[in-house]
Amino acid sequence: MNDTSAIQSTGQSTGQSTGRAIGTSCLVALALLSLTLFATSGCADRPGRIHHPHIDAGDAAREALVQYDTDGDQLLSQQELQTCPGIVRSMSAVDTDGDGLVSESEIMHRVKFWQADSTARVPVRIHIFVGRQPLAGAQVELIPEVFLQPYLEAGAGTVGSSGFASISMPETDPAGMACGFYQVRVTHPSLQVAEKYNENTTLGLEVNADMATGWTPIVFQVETARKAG
Ligand SMILES: [Ca+2]
Ligand SMILES: [Ca+2]
Repeated sequence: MNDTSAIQSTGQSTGQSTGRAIGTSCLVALALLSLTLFATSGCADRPGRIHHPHIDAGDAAREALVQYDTDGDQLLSQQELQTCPGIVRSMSAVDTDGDGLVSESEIMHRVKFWQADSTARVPVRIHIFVGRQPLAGAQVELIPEVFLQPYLEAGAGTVGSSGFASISMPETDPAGMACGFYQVRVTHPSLQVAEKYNENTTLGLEVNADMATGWTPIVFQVETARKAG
């Protein structure tokens, strides 16, 4: 009995001292954690900082090849990129070796270029005109190109009387878009906008940090007809 109670007593005593030791180390760890959080919240991760959505550059670039490389030569020609107007419009920036073709590594580098910039949310203003007339009331959607859809959200806006729409992802503050390649789709509640500007759009856009500082308007010309009925 005595032996057992001695063991129990020792056990309790050891348990208590271990508990105290754990308690002390937890407090130290918490204090260190608080200091770390305080330090990071004071600079790199301050409240309100907007982060880029995570894009796996390698996976996205591989998926682009799967989607568009129809002849299997591991390069994307302008012809193969017809269904990817987001890249076509930025061809000169994406095609860094200037061979007129887009490689997997060129796409990967473009994604990394976006993500390396501190601007993670870009205000996007798109002007829609029919000839010289602004297409007021038109709905403009930015849909991520298919290989970026696992990572990016679509955005939308309505063209005002002066001809431009501010495009934003829904419920996002501040308003704007994440960097990426997008298709642009234009529709109108009372006018028929040609299919090549919506269902089978040829309009595309690369959203990047340069747009946040540049003042060059992004203008798209579309064709319309009266809706039947
Ligand atoms: Ca090819
Ligand atoms: Ca190239």
